[in-house]
Amino acid sequence: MRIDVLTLFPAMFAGPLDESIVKRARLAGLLELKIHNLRDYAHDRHKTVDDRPFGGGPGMLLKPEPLFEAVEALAGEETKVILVSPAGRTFNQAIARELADEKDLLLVSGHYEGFDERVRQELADDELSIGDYVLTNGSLPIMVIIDAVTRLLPGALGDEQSAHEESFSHGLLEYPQYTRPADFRGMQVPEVLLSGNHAQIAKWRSEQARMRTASRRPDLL
Ligand code: 4G0
Repeated sequence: MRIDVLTLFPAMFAGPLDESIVKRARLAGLLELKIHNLRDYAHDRHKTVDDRPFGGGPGMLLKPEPLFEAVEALAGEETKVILVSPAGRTFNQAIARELADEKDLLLVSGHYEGFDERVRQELADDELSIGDYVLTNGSLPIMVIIDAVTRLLPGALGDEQSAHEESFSHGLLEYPQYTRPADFRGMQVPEVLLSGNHAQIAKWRSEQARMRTASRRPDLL
């Protein structure tokens, strides 16, 4: 899979995507990731990428010309172009699975007060938000999306973790888990987990997952 990113803060991307599973996926050739500076597509000598909104009001907007030229330069026929802003549909695991099936993504970071509406109309195939809060720019949301998608690429996780992903996909929160010691500072591991009775353990875990989901995330049931 190929992912291109368009941002005003390319330096933010050094670090998080050079670690762990994303690093391994890039080294293994499962993910080709390229970060592009939107300012490189500004044409005037001041490298202007923003302007004031028609009709007045606070803040600045990303002006259309650099965005159109950047997307025209970076997106091919098959590229899915995705804007990131608080007005997008909320990203979740199901969307991560959809995106992991794409060949090319171009993720465009919003900045300031957002985009000129013509960018939405003409350039965007989709618009995503990572949740109902406002950040200084869309770079952190883009890194969140890349992380969630990359770990779903075939071969990105070890076998142990793949199995775990399956257990998440049944749509419940995880059951309580324990490792050694069985008695830690007087806090005991539930007896059933030490019993060796695998049918009982499976029943306990499914009850616990259901109870935890009901109390913390009833919206998932
Ligand atoms: C567009 C995404 C982009 C519009 C981006 C802000 C949070 C998210 C930005 C705005 C972002 C998210 C209207 C403030 C950049 N913040 N929740 N900031 N406005 O995914």
